[in-house]
Amino acid sequence: MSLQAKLESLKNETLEKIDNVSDLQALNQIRVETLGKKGPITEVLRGMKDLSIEERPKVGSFANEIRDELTQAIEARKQLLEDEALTVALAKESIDVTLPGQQVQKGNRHVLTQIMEEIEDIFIGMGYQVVEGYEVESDHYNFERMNLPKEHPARDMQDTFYISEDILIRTHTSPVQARTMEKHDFSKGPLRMISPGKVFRRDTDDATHSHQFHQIEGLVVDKHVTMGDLKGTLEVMMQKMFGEDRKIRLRPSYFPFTEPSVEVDVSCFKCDGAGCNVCKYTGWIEILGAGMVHPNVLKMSGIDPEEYSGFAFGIGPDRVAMLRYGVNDIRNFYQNDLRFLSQFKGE
Ligand code: FA5
Repeated sequence: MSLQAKLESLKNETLEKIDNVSDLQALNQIRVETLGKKGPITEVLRGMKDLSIEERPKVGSFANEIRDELTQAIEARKQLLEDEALTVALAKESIDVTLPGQQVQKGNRHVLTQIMEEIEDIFIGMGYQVVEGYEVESDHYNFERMNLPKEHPARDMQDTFYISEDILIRTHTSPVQARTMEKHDFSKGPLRMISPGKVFRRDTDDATHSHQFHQIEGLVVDKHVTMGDLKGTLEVMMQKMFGEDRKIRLRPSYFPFTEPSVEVDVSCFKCDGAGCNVCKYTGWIEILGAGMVHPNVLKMSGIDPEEYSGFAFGIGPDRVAMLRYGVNDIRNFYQNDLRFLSQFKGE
């Protein structure tokens, strides 16, 4: 067989192999075997020395053509196999975005946080500022500045956790009144503030008492503030919280930091005054303590009681939440039982 015929048949055999190969490794194997140094084409070219001078260039260029043709065929096959491999890989790794996702369990704010934010919103809407106080307080602000000097018998109304002789964890949010009053610049306008937060008392935990609970303090100081302003403000709050038809009533009470002092009752939102288990068949629910800021408290904060007057109130959001949702044990709020807490989804 002539060299050309040998090359021709080698080409056809190799082209067939290339066509049939289905993986890149095998294709590379064909390239090495056919076109490599020890491959048949090189072999043929080596045999050229035995050819005549005239035949050599013809066979040489024919061999080169075949090498080029095979190289191209291998490249083309390689490209095809690579494309196929990529398509397979993409199909395997693709993400089906239509598959249903994992259900994420949505939490909700604590029911007490919800109540407190609701009360905050009512007062922000009336132009009050929200002031944060300190949970660790001094005896001075918690008691003395609230007109409760040392040894005052009314200190017993709030059994206290003392940290040292002069430092305690606050028993009410009222110290924020003093801290805010002493800083307020009355030339810029009246003082209207609320202060929500945690308070602590050495009360024995039972269904209606917790050693840790919440209060929201309210305070307004300006010229000519009256008891009527207090009543009107609390009425608006109660109507927003418990319904437009709610009425309030004030009963005389005693707090050392207000004079006069009152307990405020709201007409029962469940029975509308007829008597039911929520209002213990009285038609009224005791909801907060309030009064006109005692002149001594104003004086101690550098405010002239002859010129200025004010009202203050303190509401317990825990008790509000209990009333509104019919929760009969305050301890439920603090036991982190998700079966209880997740009932209050809020908005
Ligand atoms: C005070 O703490 C006053 N500082 C409130 C106040 C502010 C009066 C400004 C006048 C002017 P009292 O001790 O009554 O008052 O507590 C207020 C509210 O806190 C109560 O009405 C009740 O809702 C809540 N409270 C009191 N003790 C507990 C307790 N152990 N657990 C849960 N809530 C309580």
